[in-house]
Amino acid sequence: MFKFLRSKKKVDTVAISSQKVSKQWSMGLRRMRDRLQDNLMQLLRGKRAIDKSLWLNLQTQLLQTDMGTAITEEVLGLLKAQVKKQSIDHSEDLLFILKQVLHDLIAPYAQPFVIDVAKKPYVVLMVGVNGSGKTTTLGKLANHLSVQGHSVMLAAGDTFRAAAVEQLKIWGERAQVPVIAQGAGADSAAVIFDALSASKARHIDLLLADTAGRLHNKAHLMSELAKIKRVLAKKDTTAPHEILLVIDATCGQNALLQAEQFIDTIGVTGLVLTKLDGTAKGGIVFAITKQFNLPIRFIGMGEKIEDLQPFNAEHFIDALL
Ligand SMILES: Nc1nc2c(ncn2[C@@H]2O[C@H](COP(=O)(O)OP(=O)(O)OP(=O)(O)O)[C@@H](O)[C@H]2O)c(=O)[nH]1
Ligand SMILES: [Mg+2]
Repeated sequence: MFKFLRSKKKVDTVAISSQKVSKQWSMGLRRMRDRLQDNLMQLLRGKRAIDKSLWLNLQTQLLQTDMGTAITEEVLGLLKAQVKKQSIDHSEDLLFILKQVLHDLIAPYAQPFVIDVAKKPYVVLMVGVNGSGKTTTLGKLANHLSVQGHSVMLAAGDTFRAAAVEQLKIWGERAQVPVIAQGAGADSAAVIFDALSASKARHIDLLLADTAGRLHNKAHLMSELAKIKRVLAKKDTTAPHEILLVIDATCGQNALLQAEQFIDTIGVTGLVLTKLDGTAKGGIVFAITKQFNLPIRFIGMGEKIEDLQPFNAEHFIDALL
């Protein structure tokens, strides 16, 4: 369980009021909401008859959110069933039901990131394609956990990209947590292994390990991730305890292809969806969860340290519609 301790020095993402949290969600998801609301309001406003043309229009709107055909049909089917069951005959009542249907679809995937305190350190590995937001998320997460009173250490496992280590050190300073790093070109698995030894020696609660971005279709790069897992298991057979696949939500349906390879190769345990502030196509969130049946642990809604939120279905739907 999380501990809720305050630190005056750090950006406190936990103790801020729920009002502020909803504001952050609604600001972060502004683009999605603007697009969806504009279109849906036009379609559903007033007392329009629920006829074939309305269903067709609604189908088009949903498809445009990048929800994909299967989920769009599922949503329409659920809506039609409710319309019949509740004898609804005007379009404006559909909006409320749509909200409920979308909430029920996404709610099973809002499973929080829970730290097993028996595993010390609790090892979290960040993986994903280039530029998806792994390092930024790692920095934000370090702050989030540290503000809750956990001791955190970062491992600079991206030894490939020039300046990756520097970037992580800057995040370490912002979140006020130590960073274990070696020079560029070092073996990524070795860096993360050393960081695991260091965090065990210092009784650190969580080790968050960065990895280099890699294209999902490059087999040798994917096998490097498998090696990191094998090497960590030599020190702690249960590590890594969480493998977070960081997905850039602005990639749309492409994100589905990327995710598949990572999941097959290393066994992802949770998702982080980043850059939700940068897309109007919120349907991708439904498509990703449905296809992979994986929980969304966090979402990124900006570049700042506080722009990370544990995924919450109610906040998501409220901010969307
Ligand atoms: N708007 C927005 N930008 C983000 C978010 N998360 C990350 N970014 C930006 O995305 C860019 C890439 O982020 P990184 O964290 O460096 O991505 P990465 O996956 O570590 O990249 P590589 O290490 O090169 O694979 C940076 O400019 C970040 O500021 C987010 O939630 N919203
Ligand atoms: Mg990075």
